[in-house]
Amino acid sequence: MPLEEPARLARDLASHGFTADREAITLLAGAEDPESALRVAVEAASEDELKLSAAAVRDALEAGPRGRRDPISDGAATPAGSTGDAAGAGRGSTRSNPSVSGGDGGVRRPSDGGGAPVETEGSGGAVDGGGRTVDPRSLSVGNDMTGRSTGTGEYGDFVATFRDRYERLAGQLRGRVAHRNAAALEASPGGGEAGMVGMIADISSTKNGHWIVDLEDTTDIFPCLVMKDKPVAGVVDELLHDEVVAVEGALSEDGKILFVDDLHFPNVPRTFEPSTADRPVQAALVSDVHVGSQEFMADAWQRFAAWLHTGAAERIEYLLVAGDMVEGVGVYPGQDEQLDIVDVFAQYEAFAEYLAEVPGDLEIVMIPGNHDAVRLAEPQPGFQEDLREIMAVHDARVVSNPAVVTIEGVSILMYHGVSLDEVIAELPEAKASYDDPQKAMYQLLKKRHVAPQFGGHTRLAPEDRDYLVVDEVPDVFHTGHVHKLGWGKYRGVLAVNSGCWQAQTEFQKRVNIDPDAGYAPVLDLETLELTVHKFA
Ligand code: D5M
Ligand code: FE
Ligand code: ZN
Repeated sequence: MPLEEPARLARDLASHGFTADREAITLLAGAEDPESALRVAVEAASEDELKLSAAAVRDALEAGPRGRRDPISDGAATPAGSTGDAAGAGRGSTRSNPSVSGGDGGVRRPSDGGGAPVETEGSGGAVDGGGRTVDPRSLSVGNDMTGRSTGTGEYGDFVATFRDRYERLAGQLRGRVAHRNAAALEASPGGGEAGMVGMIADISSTKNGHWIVDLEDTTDIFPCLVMKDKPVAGVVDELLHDEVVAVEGALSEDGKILFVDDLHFPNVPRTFEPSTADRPVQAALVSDVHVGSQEFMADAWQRFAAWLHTGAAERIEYLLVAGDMVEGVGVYPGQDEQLDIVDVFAQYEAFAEYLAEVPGDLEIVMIPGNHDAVRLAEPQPGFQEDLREIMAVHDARVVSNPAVVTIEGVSILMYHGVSLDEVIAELPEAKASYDDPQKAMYQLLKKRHVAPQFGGHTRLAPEDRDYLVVDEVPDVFHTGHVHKLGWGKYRGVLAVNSGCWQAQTEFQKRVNIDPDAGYAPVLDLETLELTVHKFA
């Protein structure tokens, strides 16, 4: 299908005196023969209708004589994503899409209407013994705290969150060092080897240029001295408050301080090997759409959405959006002067229309960002019900920030990325910068926490559990927020920061942020290779 197909269909409909909602156009564009599908839909529409709805197109195509026959319903067991007909044909031609299937009524998508993960069976969209089609896709979500917030904002809740963080990250470190707790170190007479696992309570420099790192555990705080001329001093500039590390070294003769020789981060094991999908299937990873901003690049987004309908994108079965779907309202002072849509609900309605332009059979997962209409403090729940309903286009799933999305066996840690600003501000340029956002992501993987530092830029919400701890090493780490495109591998984990769909704002001009706008990184789940497509 040519790239401009949806636009052409819209013009065609206009020539018949119709407008159509975007989903209706998506459905038409996904038909084997969009032109005859359009004719069937137009013929079926009643004379007084002005706008062709998706439902009307669906009805017309199901009843009509010219709807396509799906290869799956023919019992051909065509693997999804393979090209069933001529090369370059539209992606819809090999998909099981009930809305554009032939009149035999034999095609159903088991994933429809259920939030439960879809079982993976076989390698393609086959028909099982009962004549039911089996969707080869599989998607499940972990660490979603939507609807499970327990925090009341009381001091005691913060204590619970930090205790949970300490326990879980210390658990990753304890087996690696001979350690004693702070109280035991205080009680010891001094001298000899010593180690400790603790949360960083403070970092200060001495007048001679050495460093004192105060480590806290559940018993007390113990000071650890890092001498400036030791190799371990090279990691001090990576340390953030409230992250959990282990140290090894020697206790001073008076037993009051620990001289550090080695420092360990929870980190990704060097032996980590990511999992991959067992069929050629791809996911588009985007973020920061910012619908409602005057700078939202509607044309670029629409080119992307139209491209997703083409044969070139037929292996893309998943779309992940890592937050900032809309520009929001009142996010920063003076923002209202740069809004295209001033009502936040209207912004989500508009976002939903743009989202409706992507193929209806994509599996979509979204998390909120700092511009979205949920609490700013992390973890952010996946919106309240009214907004979830607006965004549920194509059965999109909306989950919390952060969340772990497992697709075809590949786990993807999705996090909007507000802490990246902090990591970039605190660490030296070579270790984290806006030009290389993936390096800041490596730091979060190393710390096994998506937002380690409390009380600064990043707002944390107290919960009975620290949802920001990275318990399991993900195969892929997907963030956005800094509006820069960057990717790379850290110990086998692919880190992708996905750019944005918003041109440079006044604020960004003032502070010299040059955004990477209009790019869609596409992840091959079988090889974990990334290709970037440009639409701006
Ligand atoms: O963030 C986009 C990027 O720009 C991110 O790196 C933060 C930065 N940014 C944007 N606006 C501001 C203000 N007002 N103060 C500080 N930093 C800012 P986004 O979440 O899309 O706004
Ligand atoms: Fe953003
Ligand atoms: Zn953001």
